[in-house]
Amino acid sequence: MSTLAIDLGGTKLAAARVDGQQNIIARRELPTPASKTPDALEASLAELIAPLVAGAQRVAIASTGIIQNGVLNAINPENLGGLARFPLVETVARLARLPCIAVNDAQAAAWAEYRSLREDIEEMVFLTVSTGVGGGIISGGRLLPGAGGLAGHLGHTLADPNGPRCGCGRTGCVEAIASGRGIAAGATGDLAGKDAKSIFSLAARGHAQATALKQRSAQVLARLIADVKATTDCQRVVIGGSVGLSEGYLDAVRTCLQEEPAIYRVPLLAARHQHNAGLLGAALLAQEVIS
Ligand code: ADP
Ligand code: BMX
Ligand code: ZN
Repeated sequence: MSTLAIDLGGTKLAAARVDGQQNIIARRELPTPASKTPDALEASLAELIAPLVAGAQRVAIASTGIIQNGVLNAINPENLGGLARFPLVETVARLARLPCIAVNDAQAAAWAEYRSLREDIEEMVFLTVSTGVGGGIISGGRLLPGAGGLAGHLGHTLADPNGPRCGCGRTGCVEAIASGRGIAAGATGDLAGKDAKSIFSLAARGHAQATALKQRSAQVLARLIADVKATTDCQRVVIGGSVGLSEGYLDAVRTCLQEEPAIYRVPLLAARHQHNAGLLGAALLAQEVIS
């Protein structure tokens, strides 16, 4: 049985054919359209899946946003070019003519990462530092979706009451500072208008403001992890997303976490599945519900 897995993020769309043993057979990416209109997203999804759909038995989507009853509701619409709502399962099932499920991207990635742990652990938290900051909580060996799909949205906890406004409507969220978009939004002077990737490559070459922006993101993430440890008493925190997986970032977070009292520290791991954690988690979850 093969699954067509899709990862819908704020910056990129990825799709892959995943076989019954969780191997990725083929994979492609497209940029996420920065448009408020659902039509643009539908057109990009159609283009993305066209070469991969033949031979698949089901579709599994890991998507940014709160996913409830197959509908994507953005908690931070700014991450999706202003798009606040999208009928995800209905649209993709129609395009692929296959049964389809959808789950939040960080929740899906948490499940794939949890299932790949080689230790006997029941409490784990996954954090993605990407366009936004997302999270997925494993408690008692189970994925916590929450009553309405909001569980794990740790990027919208408070980092700084005097911090920047977040697209979710709050002020000073972790996401508004630590995410790829937050890092870019904090840039001024010669860095204004640059994305997080360019800012981090300048940081690697010793640029002072770029280094400070990277350090601030890592510091905010470390404080979030201490809060997460206090809330869940998790045994591992796994980090993914393109910012989270970038060179030196995890070590910077580890160094900041060392400054917290010992009770709030927890071993940090880079996502074993790297940029495929969402795709593989969605495929695993689909295998459990669509035979
Ligand atoms: P998505 O949010 O669509 O899942 P990503 O995980 O790739 O996508 O995250 C996108 C964000 O990561 C963007 O803000 C981008 O600038 C940033 N990014 C991509 N590569 C790097 C890198 N090597 N270092 C730092 N930031 C990066
Ligand atoms: C935002 C939120 C989360 C998502 C997280 C990471 C939206 C559209 N998304 O906090 O649901 O898990 O970003 O998403 O409100 P990504 O696009 O960075 O992967
Ligand atoms: Zn927020």
